[in-house]
Amino acid sequence: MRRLRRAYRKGARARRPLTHRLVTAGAAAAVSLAASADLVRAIVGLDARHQLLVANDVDRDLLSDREEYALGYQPFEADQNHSAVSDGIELAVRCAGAIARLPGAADANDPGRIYKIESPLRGVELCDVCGAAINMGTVKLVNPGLGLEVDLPILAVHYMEHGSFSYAGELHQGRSNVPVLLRTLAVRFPGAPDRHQLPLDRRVEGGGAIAPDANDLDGDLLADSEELALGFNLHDADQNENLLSDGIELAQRFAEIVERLPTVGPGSPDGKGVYKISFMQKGLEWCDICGASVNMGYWQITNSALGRSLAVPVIVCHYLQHGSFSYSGDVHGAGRAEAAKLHEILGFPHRCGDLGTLPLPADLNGDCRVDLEDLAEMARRWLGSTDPTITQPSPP
Ligand SMILES: [Ca+2]
Ligand SMILES: [Ca+2]
Ligand SMILES: [Ca+2]
Ligand SMILES: [Ca+2]
Ligand SMILES: [Zn+2]
Ligand SMILES: [Zn+2]
Repeated sequence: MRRLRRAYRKGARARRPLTHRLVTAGAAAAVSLAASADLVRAIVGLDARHQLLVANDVDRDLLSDREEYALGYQPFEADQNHSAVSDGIELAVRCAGAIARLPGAADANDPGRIYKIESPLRGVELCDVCGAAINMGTVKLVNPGLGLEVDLPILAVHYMEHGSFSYAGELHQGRSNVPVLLRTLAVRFPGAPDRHQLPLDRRVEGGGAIAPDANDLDGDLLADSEELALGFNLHDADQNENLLSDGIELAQRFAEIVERLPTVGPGSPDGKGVYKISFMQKGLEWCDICGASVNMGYWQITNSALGRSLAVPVIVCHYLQHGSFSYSGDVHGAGRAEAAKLHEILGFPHRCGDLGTLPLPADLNGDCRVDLEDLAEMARRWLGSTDPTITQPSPP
């Protein structure tokens, strides 16, 4: 009975538009990862009045069903990455950030680099929502590598900053072409970028590349050879459909698991299962990216059932927390943690939804069990239809 009630409450929550509770929820959400701090800051400053409703948007996440289909997102799930922010809002804010960071002109040293050309005009238009005076000009985004260009009114960027791909002003009204925009900006998922996520082709002087290979067919920051060693899909950047790039997600999950492992003393009889032994040292190591200092020592992680152990320097844990298997510090130098070895020693996956857990066909709410909650979900969607030959508009 309690479970049924919970399922009902879940349904009630899902029916309410996420947009209105995002500020409070965003601040309190389980976004414990440092990488999300920027996003939360950006989200809390939003003026939600700009988040114009979109036609044909069943889950009301401000991405239309067709856009979600084109992007490979789930049209019936408003918050696919469980960040307490609607997917469309989060994505728009991320795009505004990416546009703000673009350099202003073509870079002769790096001909493949994405850039923007701002063409302000002598005049302003007023934003329909907040009345701000926005330059009536345009901004052109150019991705020379892909041969893609997008022209946007500056007003569209103003709305994107507040979480909306639709815009309305005195002069310009409409909606950005979201799939083209994302491809041009090389943005695939929402979430905040983190400089610790070093590109796979990063090289160190004299030491060559730090990743085993720089091929990353799906761009999820796991090299093809690592995906093969892990048994993952090298054609899919988000195998578990939670809008988190799998390489970043896996690194962060490993960091969480290592942090929670029981610590035992060396040679202790308590050493059973998976545990870690501290080999901290008297000295610090500096992160080359953010300048934070961590202990220069390491954790010895042991899986007693397998009879194997692995040394993981604290600096590596720091980079894993930031979603990166590549690391760079002043004691251990630059290198790459071995994803497949960590995967084996930690006995991954650990919980439902982790990469590698199999989705059951009838598990509608994705909790790895087929039970009454799924039946309630099915009842809620009963008689919905997307069959184009039936004149019923869309699922309830
Ligand atoms: Ca939607
Ligand atoms: Ca990959
Ligand atoms: Ca992959
Ligand atoms: Ca994922
Ligand atoms: Zn405005
Ligand atoms: Zn750092």
